[in-house]
Amino acid sequence: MKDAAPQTVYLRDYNPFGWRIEDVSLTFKLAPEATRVTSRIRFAPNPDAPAQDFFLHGEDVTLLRASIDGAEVTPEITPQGLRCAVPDGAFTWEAEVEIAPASNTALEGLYMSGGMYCTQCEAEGFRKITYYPDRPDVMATFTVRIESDMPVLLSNGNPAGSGDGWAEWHDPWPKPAYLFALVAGDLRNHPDRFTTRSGRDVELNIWVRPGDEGKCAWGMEALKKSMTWDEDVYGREYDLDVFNIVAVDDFNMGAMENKGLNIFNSAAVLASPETATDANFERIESIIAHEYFHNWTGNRITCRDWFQLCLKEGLTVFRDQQFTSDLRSAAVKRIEDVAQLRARQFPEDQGPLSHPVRPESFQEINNFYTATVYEKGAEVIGMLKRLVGDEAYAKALDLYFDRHDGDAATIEDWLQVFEDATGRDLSQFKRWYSQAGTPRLSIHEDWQDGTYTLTFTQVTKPTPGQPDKAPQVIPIAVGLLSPNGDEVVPTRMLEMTEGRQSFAFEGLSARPVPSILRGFSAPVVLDREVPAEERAFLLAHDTDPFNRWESSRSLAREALLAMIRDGAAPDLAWIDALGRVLRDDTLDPAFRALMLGLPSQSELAQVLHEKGATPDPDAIYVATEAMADALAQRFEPMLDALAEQARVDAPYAPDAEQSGKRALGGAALALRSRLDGGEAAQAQFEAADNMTLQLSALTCLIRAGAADLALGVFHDQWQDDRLVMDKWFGLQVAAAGPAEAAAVAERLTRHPAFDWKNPNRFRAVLGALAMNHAGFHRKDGAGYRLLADWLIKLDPLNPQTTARMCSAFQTWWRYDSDRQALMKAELERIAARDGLSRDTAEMIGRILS
Ligand code: 0A1
Ligand code: ZN
Repeated sequence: MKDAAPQTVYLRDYNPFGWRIEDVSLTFKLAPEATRVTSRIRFAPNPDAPAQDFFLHGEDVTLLRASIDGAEVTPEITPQGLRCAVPDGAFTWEAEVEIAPASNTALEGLYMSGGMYCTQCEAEGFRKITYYPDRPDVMATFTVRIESDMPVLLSNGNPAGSGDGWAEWHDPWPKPAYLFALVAGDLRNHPDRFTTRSGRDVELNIWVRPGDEGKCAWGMEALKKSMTWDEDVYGREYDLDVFNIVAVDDFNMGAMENKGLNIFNSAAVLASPETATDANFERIESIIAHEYFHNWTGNRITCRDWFQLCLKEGLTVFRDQQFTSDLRSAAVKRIEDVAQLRARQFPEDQGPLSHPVRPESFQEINNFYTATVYEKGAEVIGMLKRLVGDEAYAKALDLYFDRHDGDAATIEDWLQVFEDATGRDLSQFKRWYSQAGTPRLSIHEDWQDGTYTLTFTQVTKPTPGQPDKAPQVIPIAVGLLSPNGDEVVPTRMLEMTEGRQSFAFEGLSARPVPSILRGFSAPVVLDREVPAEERAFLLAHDTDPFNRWESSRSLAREALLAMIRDGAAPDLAWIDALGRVLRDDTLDPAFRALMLGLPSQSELAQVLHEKGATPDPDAIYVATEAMADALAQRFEPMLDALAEQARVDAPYAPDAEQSGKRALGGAALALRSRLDGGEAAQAQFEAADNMTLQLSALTCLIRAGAADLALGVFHDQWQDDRLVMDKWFGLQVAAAGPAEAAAVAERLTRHPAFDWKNPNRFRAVLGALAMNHAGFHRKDGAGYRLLADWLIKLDPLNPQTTARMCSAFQTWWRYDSDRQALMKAELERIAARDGLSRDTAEMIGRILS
């Protein structure tokens, strides 16, 4: 059991571990209820560390025996580990423990999923496997022996021998315990090979449960593309003889970068055209890349402590984003990433869970695998690259890999490399790592005698524990257009460092129209009242695709706000401008599909709150529906032609081109279904030969209230496919109207296939409810109550997933006092549970603070 009394860990308290480890040797005798783990570890004193007790982490493990240099010892056991007297010099520690993987429902450490053994050790799961200094700055080579009658036995590194009922693995690269992995099961593989550019022949495998073999090809292609890309773009090669990926059904997150043995949530790797959508394919491609890229950014260079998590995560997300934009469309990828950032990171940064990209304290590190650490962490790297330029970025990265290969590094190390490579002083830039909150930029314009001056003011509101904010370095990409639509000043990177700062553009013949924050050059909010005509002008003429999209988005948002607040009619001027974009066949269909998307209801709630209004989820829903109806009516004549885009003649491929066409077709079908009651959607549903078309049709049918039949057909067709059934569950809740969503979710939790212990299935229903804005925020509190009931039920089994899902309540402060009271009551009901996990207790404490 974890200790009940929560302890806070501080970055400032860092101290190195008192010993170094030369080598670790582990033997696993696998059995579901009583696995024996023997460890043999060679410790030597660490001359750089202060004097300390010899303490090894260990949780939920039963120590059977321990010895030092062959002599039995009796350590003092605490709930967090053991303490033992040790010799002054080097010594060999040996221990045997027993653990019960079959009873491990938290999915941390060694556990069982669908009859196979697997592990998840990041962040602090290795301590549930054996006693060990479970911290990322203790790195060692590992030799692992697995004894089991399972046919496939895997661990990190290279195979070192196998026989009947056993296998041995050796990982020559020193690594922290969080990168340890073991898998044993009745698995089938999808094999391939890759030759690195220096000639290493690498065996590649994707291991899956019998029956899933046909869903591996895409993941394998993505892996090979990732390996090539990392060689071409970052000069990084793979460094073992084998790279294994295993798909498991029960997994708290997307995937894990264990050295040479990546473990994936099956939803993040398995795909076939019939069972996965284009969006699933794209996500799989990027997650495979992400985990593969960690081999250099995370594994070869790891983190000194968990406060440095963004060192590996921000950089690796940035790298996977670059990969996707190189492979697909850079413009579309940037828009998607910014939309995600605004949907997931901005609410975090603007509410009670706000924390710096590098947090300074935590109770449970699992609670800091956040959008701020990952996505804002990636934005910070993007800004750094924009500020120093591409060439200097490449030089700095080479230096980083040279200087820190084999290290457990810090953000200070990372920034030092950039300072050394460029001669820049990055001390102010470093605030992006320490200061929480989203900076807001307000803008003043001045035009005089051919000189156009932009004056920016930056303000960051107080966040928990940080009342006062200092100015940040903000790269602001600006281009200027002349009134006839020509670009008179191409993109210029302004570097704002002061609280208030002006930038002048001289020698202009007419007052220009500015395009500000092109490509979303910094993760900030622009507070600027822009006249609708100017936005429409940019929508038509901007050369920056991101800002073209942004102009349309802003017009849509303003129009929706006017509908919500003043009962205004939909803005026809914007709709017509959008219509011109949709008809423009020279534009990428994927881009046009994005242009058709409306701001999310949650985003509208946030903006209303910022403008001093109390958001009413029902009114937001009604306005959004009315706007979609207006789009459908106005675009009616072209909808069939647009929907036609989805019918691609070529054989199905989830590439950017085909996916873009299907995305545009899907958006058109959604509008068409508002007019024909779902007739066209029904036809598409019946004819569909891939999941993208089938699912987009089913979504339209649910929204049109015409899905009774189709839902049954879909269920019968896919009841044996776990991943497709997750879609069946999730979609019904996601597409339900506000009055029904909670009831639909509740009914689905009683479905025999609702396996609530499986995180994917749990999230499919309850995560979808939390995302259904008006449904979750139902005035009578039914949505809040249902989610809280299930979080209470899940917490004793799986604290990590429970805690993550508590963030559904993080925006409680935006809403009216009745809803606030209802949400707080649910949070307090959860908090009052006896034996609540440290994970969930910390989250609720922070949300309520
Ligand atoms: N490092 C992985 C994500 C991950 C993090 C924590 C986990 O369990 C607590 C599992 C996976 C990644 O970035 O992909
Ligand atoms: Zn990662």
